[in-house]
Amino acid sequence: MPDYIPSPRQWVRDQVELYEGSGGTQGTTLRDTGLPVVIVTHRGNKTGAVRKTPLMRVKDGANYVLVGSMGGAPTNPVWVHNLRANPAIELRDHAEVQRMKVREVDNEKERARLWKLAVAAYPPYEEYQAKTTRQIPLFVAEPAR
Ligand code: F42
Repeated sequence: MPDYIPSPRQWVRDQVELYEGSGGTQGTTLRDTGLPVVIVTHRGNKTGAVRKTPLMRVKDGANYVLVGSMGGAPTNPVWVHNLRANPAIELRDHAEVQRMKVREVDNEKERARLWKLAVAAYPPYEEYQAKTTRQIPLFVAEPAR
């Protein structure tokens, strides 16, 4: 089974390298927004390779909300398919690394509550949803027992 395959996008790859290489003390925000980011480590659903995806940090108590926005692109990011196939992830929030389990949110009431939290953490999510006909997928990451 192959190990880590970095993102083909240079800026994403660089952010992962800086964030992890500094032990979570540098590269922890989205470019010039100053808003915090987490790193989600998961497995590719076809390759089985380790993938690392920076996402905005949206907290709900001890849980995190993962938002498959990809800038309002017409299709879901590939990591969404990976998490659907294999919900075991590792999540890095600054220096803290936790094993977590994700589940996709399908309940409308829960979704409405979590979407508000997501937009409060990162307001452009609202524009991204308006830009695309797909419903942006949300996952809840909970500490693995
Ligand atoms: N993306 C978001 O969707 N939401 C966010 O909140 C977000 C925040 C964010 C903050 C900082 C930052 O640096 C990036 C941020 N991004 C955010 C972008 C995010 O990190 C991803 O780059 C983006 O969502 C696209 O995800 P993606 O999984 O589609 O990545 C593409 C570019 C990619 O890596 N493609 C790989 C490739 O080689 O083309 C495929 C990787 C893969 O997982 N392959 C699977 C496998 O088995 O290995 C199989 C693929 C398949 O066909 O199923």
